[in-house]
Amino acid sequence: MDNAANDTIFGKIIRKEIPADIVYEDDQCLAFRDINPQAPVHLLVIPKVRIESLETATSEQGALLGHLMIVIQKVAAEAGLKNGYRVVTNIGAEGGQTVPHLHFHLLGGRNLSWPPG
Ligand code: DGP
Repeated sequence: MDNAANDTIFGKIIRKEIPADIVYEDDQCLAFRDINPQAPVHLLVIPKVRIESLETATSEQGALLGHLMIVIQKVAAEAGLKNGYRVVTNIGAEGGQTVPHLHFHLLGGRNLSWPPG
């Protein structure tokens, strides 16, 4: 992996330079608990390769993006979210993105209101 190209807080988590509560890992991605949970279950699912956001993903990365969706399904089942959950990805400043490494929030374990803030 190119460390310089992966240098966000999530890059450090991928490289195990800082700790995280990892619930799933394979060669393409990682799922871990959000440090600032907004629901009883709040996981982040991220690709190991750095993609800044969904906005900058390419069609060549379509299989990876699909894999992330299936991993979300798997970790949601393992977390016991039988009654539903929400998947969110924030993009850019107006989208509320604070870490420039693509991540999907998986939120569940309570009734989630709509619209979000
Ligand atoms: P976003 O605002 O969509 O970019 O979400 C970034 C999320 O990342 C936010 O919910 C908090 C979480 N986060 C930031 N730094 C860390 C960290 O060092 N460890 C963990 N586990 N989560 C983090």
